Amino acid sequence: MKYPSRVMTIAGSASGGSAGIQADLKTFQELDVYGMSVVTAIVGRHPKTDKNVHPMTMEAIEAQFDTAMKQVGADALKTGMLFSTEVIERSAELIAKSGIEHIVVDPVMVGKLDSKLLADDAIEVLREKLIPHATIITPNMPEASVLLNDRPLKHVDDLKLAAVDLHTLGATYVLVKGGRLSGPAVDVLYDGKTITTFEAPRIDTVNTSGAGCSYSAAIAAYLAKGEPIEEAVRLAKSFVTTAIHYGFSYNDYVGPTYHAALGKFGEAHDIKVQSYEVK
Ligand code: PXL
Repeated sequence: MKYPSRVMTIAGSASGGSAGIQADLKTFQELDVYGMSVVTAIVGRHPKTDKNVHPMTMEAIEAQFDTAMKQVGADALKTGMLFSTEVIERSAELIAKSGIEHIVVDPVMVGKLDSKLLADDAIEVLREKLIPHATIITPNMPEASVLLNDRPLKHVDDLKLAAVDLHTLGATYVLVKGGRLSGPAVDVLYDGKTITTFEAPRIDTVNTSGAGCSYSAAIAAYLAKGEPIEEAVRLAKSFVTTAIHYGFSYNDYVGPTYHAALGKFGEAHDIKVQSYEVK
């Protein structure tokens, strides 16, 4: 038997199960890769103190990484919520030393319910210490804007320019996600030479909590399985588009995407892919 490929996530725990580590592990399982996790912080709002981010110690973070690498090893790794400068710096060091082939950096900053998931002083270390180790970074429009010193981004053309400029930060690929565009959900990939756009239809739902986490987790899973980047992005976008299509909520809160939707209903969304070279 060929064993499943191995994927690790370094991210926050989202106790509601829609986002963070929970979304990553659900995605890994759906895509038949062996999932592992390093919890950086526990996110959950205390009803009395209102405290929402409960960080793990650096020792606990290092212990999780070391144990998973010794017991299993990894073909791909993704980072999600890292929160502090200290965790970003240490994660960058661990990643650099690990030799893991595929590194997906999701520069998580703010959650759908407005949870603050990155400290204010952490943007600079994210840019300078972590992003240069990335095979691919996957900012959404607000995150791309922050990484570009609050440049306004509105249209697909803005996303293309943003991808080109973000590429100078040192990731091999940049994927700027157009989930907040009006019209179709167009994501823009740039590798230093070629712009590739991935277009999915706009789905009319508010239940998209954890969509970004799940998308980057799916990219990591497909890279671990050996797909080339463009195909990994296309397959991951198809997976997450189907999960969004079947998004739901148990109450009035913004609800989760349905991670099992593709496996259960078998309806892979067609993603329109177009490429051209930038001169
Ligand atoms: O969706 C972004 C996100 C990432 N990681 C954690 C989160 C959230 C959103 O709430 O809680 C841990």
